[in-house]
Amino acid sequence: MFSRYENADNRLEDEDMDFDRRTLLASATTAAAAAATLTSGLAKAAAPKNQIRIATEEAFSTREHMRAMKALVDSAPEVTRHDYRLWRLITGDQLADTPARLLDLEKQRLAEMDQYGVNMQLLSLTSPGVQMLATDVAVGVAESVNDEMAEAIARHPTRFAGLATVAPQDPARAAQEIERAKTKLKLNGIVINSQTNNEYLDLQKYWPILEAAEAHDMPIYIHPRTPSDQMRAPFDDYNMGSAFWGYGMETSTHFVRIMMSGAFDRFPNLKIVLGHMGEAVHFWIWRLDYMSAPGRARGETPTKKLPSEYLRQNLRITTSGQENPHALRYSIDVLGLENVMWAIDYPYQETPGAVSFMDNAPLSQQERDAVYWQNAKRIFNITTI
Ligand code: VNL
Ligand code: MN
Repeated sequence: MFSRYENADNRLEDEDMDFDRRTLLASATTAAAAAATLTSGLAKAAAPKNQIRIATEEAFSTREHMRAMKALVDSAPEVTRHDYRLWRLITGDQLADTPARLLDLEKQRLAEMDQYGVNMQLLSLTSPGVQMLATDVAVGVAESVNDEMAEAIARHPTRFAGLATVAPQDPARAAQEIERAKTKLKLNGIVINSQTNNEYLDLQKYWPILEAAEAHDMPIYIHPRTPSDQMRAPFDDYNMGSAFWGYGMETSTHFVRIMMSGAFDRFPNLKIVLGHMGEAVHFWIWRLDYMSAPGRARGETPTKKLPSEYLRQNLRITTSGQENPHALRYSIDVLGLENVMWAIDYPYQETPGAVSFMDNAPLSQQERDAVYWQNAKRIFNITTI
């Protein structure tokens, strides 16, 4: 990512490019070796020919969304942080074929799904969705995006499902849009791209969104975006506010804030979905519990249950962009087989890699089916597969 963005700004020397390429090759070899070590002691496994696959974090955009984002970045030319830089490249058509692949639903995307045996993509408006836009603009774009997405799903009901976009800037309208998305548009959940105006969903002014999501059984997929201004300084250097590191730190922190606020006591059936192998939150499961004991580091923040209980009851995770069999095994063992789903992160990551990762992961076929599609069908109420 770093080299791609820097390269578009013509800021990298040739020498750096060579170094970058060497580093990438070396790390790919190391990752392959690590995966081979893990699988060598386990029974050889591979998906059958008729494997069903539902990919759950698949990005798209619309002309109207692109126009609104272009107006935003054009009106703020001095801003250098990652999300502005990224969107200047996307709306300037400078990010290889990513802009075209975001706008396409029915041509290249469906062809690629056919080629690699992906039955269905659960679509979501690409990050940061409408969350950088002025409130009124954001509400309007969200509604039109949801309408367009629902139309595409209606044309291809067995190939697409979708997460509704809402504008957290207006919590009451967002709650109404959740109801419309469920009852009229028959969508499958909602996407929120982490912080909105540097705020998080733990604040009670956003709880109408959590309440509506729980009431309509619409899981909230918290997708990453660039860290908030409060978190910004340590992530601004080296383009660390990107998907390289900052996205995950921002999003994992968002989940922990929601958990600590007591929102899961108030909304016990609320489901939060995190991509990128749970943004590593559950790697902390033992320590979160340990530090919650009376007299320890967490202090007196009152919640009814231990973090590990919320992680198993209220958190669902996907494998988007993390093709790491060690992390997958750990996730299934710690969170439960029923809570882990497969995703590609199209078009930011490539379909063949995500498919071959899950086809060859050292799982039983029962586990593979759960992660590849059964959990997604149940969690997102998908009825067309
Ligand atoms: C990237 C990856 C960007 C995944 C994304 O949204 C995403 C990236 C803007 O690699 O830049 O969902
Ligand atoms: Mn993504």
